[in-house]
Amino acid sequence: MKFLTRLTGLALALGSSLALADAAFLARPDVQRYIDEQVASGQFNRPELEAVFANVDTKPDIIKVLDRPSTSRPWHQFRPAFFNDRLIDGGATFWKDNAATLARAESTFGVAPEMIVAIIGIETGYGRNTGSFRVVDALSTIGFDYPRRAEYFRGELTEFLQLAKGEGKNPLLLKGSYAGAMGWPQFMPSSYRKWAVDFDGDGQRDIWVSVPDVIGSVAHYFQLHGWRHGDDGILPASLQPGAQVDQLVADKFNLHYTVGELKKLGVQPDAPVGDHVPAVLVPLESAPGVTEYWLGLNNFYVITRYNKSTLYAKAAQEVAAAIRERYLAQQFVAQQPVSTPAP
Ligand SMILES: [Ca+2]
Repeated sequence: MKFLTRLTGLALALGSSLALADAAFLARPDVQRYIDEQVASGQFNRPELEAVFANVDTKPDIIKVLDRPSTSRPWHQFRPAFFNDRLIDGGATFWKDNAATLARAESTFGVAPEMIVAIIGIETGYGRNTGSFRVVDALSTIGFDYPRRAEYFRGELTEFLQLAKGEGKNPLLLKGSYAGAMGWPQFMPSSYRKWAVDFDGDGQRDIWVSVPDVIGSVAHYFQLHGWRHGDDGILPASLQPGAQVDQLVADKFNLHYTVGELKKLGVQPDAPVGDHVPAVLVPLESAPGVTEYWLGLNNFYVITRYNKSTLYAKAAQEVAAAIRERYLAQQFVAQQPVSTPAP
């Protein structure tokens, strides 16, 4: 998809597609109102927005997916989908192939290589599944045809159009997931605009093709969300009899308590940790009807800023640790001298 980055400007990129315009979506009053607002904001002119929206092809299948009852799987079913040999072997290989860039990202942004690798693997299988929807179709579908999430997705649509204009990319060509997440790290447009970096020095922020840009962008995201080098991430814990944890469990995405405060509420860390350390109680159903408890620390919280799921965060930490182990084992084997037969 490298050619995408070579287009220079929205008007140039869109000139030839106007002839194919299907005016139905463009003519909708809600779409016209959105265009009016954007033009009034001064960031776009009407012809360039009309050129985009005349070519939007909404995808009703996306709404069907969003309308499916959400089945949040318990940890014992969730983990195997993520923690598998393909992901871990793939991670060790990705690390070996990109060792210098990962080391540079670690020294620049202070983020552990194994976490960068794990995120790229979990999100898209190291770039294999980056999504086949046109981002503009996905964001427009949800932004205009799914009232429950419309506000957020129209905001992302605006960010996306600004991104395309600012980066000289054709908004009708950029691909992503059914929810508009883009590239190897599956950044939403607002995340791209805030945190994507040019890490190969070619002057473009390209999370679709440039592996160094992907690595740098993920590391930058983690750095600016508060990643701390060497933080434990997560520790086992147990509950004292009678512990009142309903409120703590409901508040699972915030570091509102310190370990000392949690102890007073009946939560006992099962590994050494200071009372002053902020932590969040994480319950995981490790087998049907069996709940184990963990204390998520700073870096665990940071992972939930990437994907707001405690299951995702726990899986990412386990995958990262396994990738590190496999990578180091392979490095060790590679460095062993080849034995020579005795004369
Ligand atoms: Ca670049």
